[in-house]
Amino acid sequence: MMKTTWWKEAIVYQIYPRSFLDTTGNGFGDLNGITSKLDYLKSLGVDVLWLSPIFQSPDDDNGYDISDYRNIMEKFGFMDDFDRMLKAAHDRGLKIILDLVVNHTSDEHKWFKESKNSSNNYYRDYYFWRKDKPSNWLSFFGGDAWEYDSKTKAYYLHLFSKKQPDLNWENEQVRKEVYDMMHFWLKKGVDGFRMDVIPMISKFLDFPDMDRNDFMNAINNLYTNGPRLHEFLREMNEQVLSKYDVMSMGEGIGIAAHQGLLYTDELRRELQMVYHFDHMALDWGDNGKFDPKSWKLTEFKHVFRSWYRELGDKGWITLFLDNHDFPRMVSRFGNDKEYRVESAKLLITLLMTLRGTPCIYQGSEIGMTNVQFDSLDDYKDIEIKNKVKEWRAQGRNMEELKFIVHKIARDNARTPLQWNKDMHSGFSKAENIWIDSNPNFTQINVESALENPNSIWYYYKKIISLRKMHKTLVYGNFEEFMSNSEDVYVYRRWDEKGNYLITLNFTNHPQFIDTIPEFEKSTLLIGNYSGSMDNKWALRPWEARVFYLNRFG
Ligand code: ISL
Repeated sequence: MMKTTWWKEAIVYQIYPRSFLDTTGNGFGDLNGITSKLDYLKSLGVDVLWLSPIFQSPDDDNGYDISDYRNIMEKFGFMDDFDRMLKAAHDRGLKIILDLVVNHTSDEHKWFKESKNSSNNYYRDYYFWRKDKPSNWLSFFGGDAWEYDSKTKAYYLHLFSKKQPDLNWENEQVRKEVYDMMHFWLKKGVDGFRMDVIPMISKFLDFPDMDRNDFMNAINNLYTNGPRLHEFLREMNEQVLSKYDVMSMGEGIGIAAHQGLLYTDELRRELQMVYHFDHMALDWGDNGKFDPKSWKLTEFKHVFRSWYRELGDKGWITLFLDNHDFPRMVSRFGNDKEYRVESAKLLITLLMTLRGTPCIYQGSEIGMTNVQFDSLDDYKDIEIKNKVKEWRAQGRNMEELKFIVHKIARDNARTPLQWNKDMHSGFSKAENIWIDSNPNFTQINVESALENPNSIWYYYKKIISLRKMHKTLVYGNFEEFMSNSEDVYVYRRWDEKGNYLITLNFTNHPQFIDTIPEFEKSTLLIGNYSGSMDNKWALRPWEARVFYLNRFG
């Protein structure tokens, strides 16, 4: 029997602080902006706010390169603002979790600056320094993962940008520093952590060469799941997490379904949940996201089925379809043109009816879409900037790159939250903001959504509250129908309390569902089309329905 607990029932909302709301007029969102919108978030019905990094950082990778873990980035405010925000959240029954980025620091962190100084510096061993280049590894943001530094004539490892040197977790002192820092925030009352690229913290110290034409293989087999990973996670749990009643959510890059329990089995005392990348990488070719390929609904369904089977009643996952690293979910998995509203509602229906803890990314509640900047120079992400340099240097076709960028850019999700029709979508009063708003803010914005009872926003609110009332949707068993269909996703969730049928049409055309006699008498709990339903087994384009059957009815 599955254990019930608050973090399984919670609904997480991810805030990307620099794009949320700017109250100072510096063109960046800030902590006071978040505080001022807590009532808005509370009224949507979410429980936990995950904040992308808010710590001091030179901002090479939008704060995922931290130079001081115990101070707030000036652009976002000060520690007083943080304390006020946390208190205001708690006053409203909202929890706040922070981003724990400890696979790497910034190269401007004092540990790295020291470590770079001399080969016998105390901090030298906080990072991976080698006299000879140990492997041919590529970094996520292009180029070699080993960077030569002339001061001590040695190479250091950085799996991300060269301003993000990887920490050496083999060093006990490094682990102690991380645990102390976690205690610092938890003692302040923070409610847990989302853990950045956590499967990467233990390295294969012989650094085996990769196939440079198969980046995905390197991610899954060389960069993640190192030999001491689970030992480190258990230690972190024992020394820190177990002392508080908090959430631990690992970014599960590189974790395959059959490895899910190694991280999340409650008996192993490591993490509560991970969010795997299996469905998010379906459209990546061997060379990663810049090598796109098409995906099929059957593959997508297969991912959720396998994770459900592998974890059984022992483990847990985070459910998500987008975040600050991916395109907008309605543009990627739905139809952001003629069926934007319907498909956005369908996708949240999916997230709210699968087993796992759903995580909503800011702006999804109004169906924000991908952006298509005319010039590649308008993109701010280091990943894209490096790619542009690389393609230019190789004389490749820049129009082709632009086409790919429009589809897959992380900046798609990073444009400012669209609050209203004012300048910069009501995000900021500054003349220039760090990244432009999506021009469609005049149609898609929070203010208009709140005025329209049929908006995506009100559907989110309704289905969030349904999920909370019907715990079977959280914990219940899962069984699929028509699993070979490329058009519809049909499944039931059930336990001793109830039996629910979920029917989702993932196409622009009407579809028929094979009749399921057991559900003939079920009642419609929620659907994304208004008006009456003449046939239970016929779905309109992107139609989503949830039916309910009392267990004994
Ligand atoms: O978007 C990606 C790069 O192509 C992802 O593979 C991403 O790098 C991966 O999800 C890890 O993401 C996390 O760590 C990165 C940071 O840039 C991302 O924003 C963060 O979510 C390095 O800290």
